[in-house]
Amino acid sequence: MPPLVQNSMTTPSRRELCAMWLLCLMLLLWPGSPVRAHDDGKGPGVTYDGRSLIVNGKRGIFFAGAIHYPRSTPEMWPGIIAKAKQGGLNVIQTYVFWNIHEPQPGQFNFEGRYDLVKFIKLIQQQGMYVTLRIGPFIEAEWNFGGFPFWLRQKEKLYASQGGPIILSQIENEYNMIMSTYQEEGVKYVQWAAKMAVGLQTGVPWVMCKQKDAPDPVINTCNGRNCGDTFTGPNSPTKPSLWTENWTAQYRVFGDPPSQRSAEDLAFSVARFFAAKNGTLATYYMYHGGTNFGRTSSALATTRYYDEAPLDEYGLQKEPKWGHIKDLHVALKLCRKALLWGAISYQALGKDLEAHVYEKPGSDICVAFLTNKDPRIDSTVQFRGAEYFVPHRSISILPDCKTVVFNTQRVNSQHNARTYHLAKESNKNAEWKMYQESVPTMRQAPLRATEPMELMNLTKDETDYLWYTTRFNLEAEDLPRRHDTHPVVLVSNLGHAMHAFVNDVYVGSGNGNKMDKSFTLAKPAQLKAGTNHISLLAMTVGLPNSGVYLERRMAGVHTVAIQGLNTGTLDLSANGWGHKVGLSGEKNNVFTEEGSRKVQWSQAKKGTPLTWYKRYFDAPRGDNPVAVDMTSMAKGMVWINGESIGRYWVSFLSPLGMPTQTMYHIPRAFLKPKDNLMIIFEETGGNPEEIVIITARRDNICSVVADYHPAHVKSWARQDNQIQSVVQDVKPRAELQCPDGKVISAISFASFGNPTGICGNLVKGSCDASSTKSVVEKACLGNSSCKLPVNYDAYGADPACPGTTNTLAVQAKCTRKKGSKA
Ligand SMILES: *[C@@H]1O[C@H](CO)[C@@H](O)[C@H](O)[C@H]1NC(C)=O
Ligand SMILES: *[C@@H]1O[C@H](CO)[C@@H](O)[C@H](O)[C@H]1NC(C)=O
Ligand SMILES: *[C@@H]1O[C@H](CO)[C@@H](O)[C@H](O)[C@H]1NC(C)=O
Ligand SMILES: CC(=O)N[C@H]1CO[C@H](CO)[C@@H](O)[C@@H]1O
Repeated sequence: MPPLVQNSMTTPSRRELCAMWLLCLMLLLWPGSPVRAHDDGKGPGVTYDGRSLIVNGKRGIFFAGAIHYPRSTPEMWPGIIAKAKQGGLNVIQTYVFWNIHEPQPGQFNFEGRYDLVKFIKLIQQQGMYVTLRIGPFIEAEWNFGGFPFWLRQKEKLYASQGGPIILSQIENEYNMIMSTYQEEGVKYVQWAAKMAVGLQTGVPWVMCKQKDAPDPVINTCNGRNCGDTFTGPNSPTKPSLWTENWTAQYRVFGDPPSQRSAEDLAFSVARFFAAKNGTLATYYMYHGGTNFGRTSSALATTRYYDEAPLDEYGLQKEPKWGHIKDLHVALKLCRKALLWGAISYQALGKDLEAHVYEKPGSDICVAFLTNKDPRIDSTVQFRGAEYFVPHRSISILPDCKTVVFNTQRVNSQHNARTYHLAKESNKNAEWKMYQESVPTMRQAPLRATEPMELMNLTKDETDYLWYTTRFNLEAEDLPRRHDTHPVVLVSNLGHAMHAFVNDVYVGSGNGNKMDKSFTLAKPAQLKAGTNHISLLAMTVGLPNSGVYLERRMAGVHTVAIQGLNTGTLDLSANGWGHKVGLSGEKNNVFTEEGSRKVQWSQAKKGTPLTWYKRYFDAPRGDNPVAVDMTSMAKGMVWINGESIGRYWVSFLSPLGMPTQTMYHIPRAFLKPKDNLMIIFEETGGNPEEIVIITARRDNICSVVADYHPAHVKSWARQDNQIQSVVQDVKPRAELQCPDGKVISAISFASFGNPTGICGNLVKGSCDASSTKSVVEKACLGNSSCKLPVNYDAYGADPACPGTTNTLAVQAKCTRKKGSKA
C-alpha cells in the first residue's frame, strides 16, 4: 500500500488528533450511516442496564481475554483465538495501537501483524465477540492526514451491523492523571465521552477506572481484585464490568520472576461475579506475546505477560489455563440466576459469607460460599447442609446445593515448559562480525554547549544517541602514580549508557524501574594532550504512562572528570557533539541487502559495539522457536530483517539472574533454510554460544485427590445440565496433550498417598500396584484421557493407613509419527 502523505503540516491539538483518529477508525470498522441503538434492547446492537450488557437482544455473562494482535503473528492468531475459545472465553479484548498504524503522520499501516480487520474477522469466524479499546494517546506532535485510505477499507464490524464488536473504550485510566490537568482534565473527559457517543456506533462505550464517566459511558474496574475493590458503576442503570484483570504482573528488565497463582486468579474472578454483580470479566493478558522491534515501553521486557494463561509462544500454561476454564464452565451454569435473580448476602461466620442469586417462585438459585481467611479452612452451614470451604476460596453452587467448583481445588493438569536444542539449526555456525566505530566530535555534527535531551533527537526512530566532547590536559594535571586513574563521572536521566574514553570502553550504567536516572563513575586512562569522551546513551522503550509524557527527559545530563591534580573538571558546558543512531542502523545491516554494504570479518568474542551475523536452518517440526542469548549482554536481534526485539541479559534481578534469556523467533519469520540472523551487541558477548532452541510444554502431570464430601450424594433436584457437570466435576484427572500431540509415555502413576510436585513425584506408603497399567490403557496413544479418582478404579485398599485417595500421573506427549510436521 503506497503511503499517503498529506501536505498540510499544521499541528492539531490533542483533542483534534483524537477526534480525527477515532473518526478514521470508525470509517475503517463501520461504514455508512449512523446506527441507532435500540433502546428496547431487542434489535441488533448492544445496550445495557444495571444487570448486564444486552447483545442483539440477549443478556449474557462474558469472559474476555486481552490478546494484542501486534504481539504475535497472523499465522499464530487462529490458534491463539481457538485456545481462548476452548478456555471458555467468549470475548477478545484488544487495544488499537495508533502509533503502529500511523507511524508517520498520514502514513498508515494495516498490514501483516497490524491487520486489525483480519484479526477482528478471525475472532468473528470463531463466534466470539470483541471489545475494542481505542484512543490511547501516543505522541501529541503528530500531524494528521490520509482520510482517503480509510475510506477504501470499509467493513461492517460492529455488533449493530452483524459484526463482533460489542464494546468500545475511549481513553485509558485517565482518572489517574486527570487531577494534574485540573478543570481541563474534567472538561476533556466530558468532551471525549460526548464525541465518542456522538459517533453512534450502536454499541456502548466504557471508560476504565473513570469514576465520573459521563452518561451513558460506563465506568469500569481495572485491577487485581475488582471483586473486592470495585465500588460499582456510577449509576444503577449501568452493569458491573471488569475491563482489566491482571493475570500476572508485567515485567521490566531487572525484575525477578512474577507469578499470580491460578487459585488466586480464579478467586478474584469468582468474587467479582459473587459480590459485585459482575457480568463481564477480562483477563489482562490472556496471551501477552512478544514486544517485537522497539515496541516495548520503558524498560519493559521483550516477552510480555509470559505468565498469562497462554504463554509467550501461545502454549497453554497449566494449571492456569485449565483452572479458569473450569471456572468458566461453573459460572456459565449460573447464568440464569446471575442475570435474572435477586442478590442477597448472608454472613456465615468470621470471614465466611454466602452470596445468593435467586429468582423467587422458581428453582433458579445460585450460591457462592466464600472463605476470606488467608490461612484457615472452614466448614460452613448453608441451607441445612455442611460445606467444607478451604482458606481463601469460593465454592460455586449453581443449584444452591451442589458444589461444582472451588477456586482453591485445582483439578486441571499441570505442565512445565522445556527448551530443546535444535541440532539442525546450530550446526556449522559460522559467525562474522562488523564493528561500529566510536565517533569523536568530528563525526558528531549536531552541536550544543551542553548535552541535549535524548528523545527530542532520536524521535523514536532509534534507541541510540551518541554524545561526544574533547578536552586538553597537561601532563601535570594527571596523577603521578600509575595505579590511580581519574574518574569519568556522568549523570544520566535514563535509561542506559556505555562510556568510551579515547576509543576504549570504560563501562556502562543504567537506571531501573523505580529510578530511570543513574550516575556512572568509571576510572579512565587519560593522557596529556587531547582526550575524547564518547557516550552511547539510549532509551529502552519510551515512557507510556503518567502525566506530561511530552516533558519527560532522557540522556546525558552532566559530565565531569574527578581526581585530576587540579581537582574536578566540569565538562557539562564544554561544547558537545551529537550523533543520532548507529551507522549499522543507517545502512540497514540487519537486512540481506544492507549487510552487503559493510565489510564482515571473522567473529571475535567480547568486543563492544559489534554486529554479528550468521545463517541457520529452521528447526524441524512445528514447535515454537527461540534463541538462547545467555552468552550475550545487551542489544537487539534480527531474523531475516525483522527485529524480534531487544535483549538484555546483563541486567540481573536482585536474585542474580537475568530477567529474560530466551527470545521468541516466530515461525512466520523463518524459511526452511539459510535464515539470516543479525545481532547488535553493545558491550561484549560470545556469539559462539548462542543457540537456536524449540519450546515445548510436553510434560504434563495431574495430581487429584478424592475430596468429595458426603453431601454431594444427597443433592436432590435432577437438573440435567447440572447433573452432567457434576459428573464432570467429580474428582477426576484429565490429561490433555498440546496441539494435537499424543501421550507417548507414563513416567509416573500412583494411587494412594503419593507426594512431591509435578516433575518430582514420589510414591507413598499406599500405592495401588495396578495404577500404572490402568493409566497406560486409558491414555497411551490418545491425545487426552480422563481418569477416575477412586480406589475401585485402581484396585486400591481403602483401609490402607494414611491413604489420601490421591491419583498422581506424569505423562509425556509427542507428535504422532506420520502426522503433520
Ligand atoms: C449489586 O446489586 C445490588 C442490588 O441491586 C446493589 O445494591 C449493589 O450496590 C450492587 N453492587 C455493585 C458493586 O454494583
Ligand atoms: C525539544 O526540542 C524543542 C524544539 O527543538 C525544544 O523547544 C524543547 O525545549 C526541547 N525539549 C527538551 C526537553 O529539551
Ligand atoms: C482413548 O480415549 C478413549 C476415549 O476417552 C478411550 O475409550 C480409549 O480407551 C483410550 N485409549 C486408547 C488407546 O484409545
Ligand atoms: C499491574 C499491571 O499489570 N498493570 C498494567 C495494567 O495494564 C496496563 C495496560 O492497560 C499497563 O500499563 C499496566 O502496567
